Amino acid sequence: MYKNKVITVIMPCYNEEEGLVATQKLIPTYIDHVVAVNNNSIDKTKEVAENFGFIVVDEEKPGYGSAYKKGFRSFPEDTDIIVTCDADGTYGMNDLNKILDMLIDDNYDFINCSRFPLKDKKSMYWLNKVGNWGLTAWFNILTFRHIKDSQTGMWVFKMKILDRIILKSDGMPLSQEIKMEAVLNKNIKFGEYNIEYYERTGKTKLNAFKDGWMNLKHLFAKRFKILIRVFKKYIYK
Ligand SMILES: Nc1nc2c(ncn2[C@@H]2O[C@H](COP(=O)(O)OP(=O)(O)OP(=O)(O)O)[C@@H](O)[C@H]2O)c(=O)[nH]1
Ligand SMILES: [Mg+2]
Repeated sequence: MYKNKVITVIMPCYNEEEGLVATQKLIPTYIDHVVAVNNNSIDKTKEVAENFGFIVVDEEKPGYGSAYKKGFRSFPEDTDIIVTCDADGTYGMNDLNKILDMLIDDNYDFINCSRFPLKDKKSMYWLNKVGNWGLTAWFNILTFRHIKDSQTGMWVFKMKILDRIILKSDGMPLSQEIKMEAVLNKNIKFGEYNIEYYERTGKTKLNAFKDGWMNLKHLFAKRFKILIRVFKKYIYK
């Protein structure tokens, strides 16, 4: 518990037996629940997560987005605030208390945990830096906003906002999709906080070119869908 709020970490896991060990060390003691969403891992992901006392939820449909959508339907009912992260020991949580203060005391609904500016320049491969920069530039052009990291996998948000957003992607684009939904919703107070980012433990699941291209196409498609939704709401009002 933190300031009387129940905090739940949700993370997608695909063959992360090593990554989970690194991640567990980063999770603060005041976290109430940790949900690990496992997609047919063929290593010891499930056993490692269970040994740490995490709630393991299985999702047969592969993909980062499928895993999150399952996680968002499966967290404990008493949850007030959700924290997401990769199961690879990359996302620093030393400042999570400050981020939670923003939600609890300053009434933010969604905090995007930006990895940029990188505190440790070596923590990200140069190609990923370029890809992140380009995708975030497009995100900002399409939304008329100025966020620093459209691709970070760490978001801290009030559980109740899940009723106000629509998430469709089964793959990596879910990360930018949730931010676009949040940033363009006038009933969601969106903020950003610069977190620590560490080098990955375990093998990457990201294919920089394939996923980068998929994400770019998704950005345009998602923006268009939100425009249509707003337009329909306006017309049928
Ligand atoms: N459940 C599930 N998790 C997945 C799947 N693909 C990736 N993940 C998880 O999603 C998170 C993000 O994947 P990463 O490989 O870390 O991708 P990334 O962060 O863009 O790339 P890195 O910089 O190499 O960490 C990790 O916790 C993965 O285990 C999947 O198909 N199913
Ligand atoms: Mg990662």
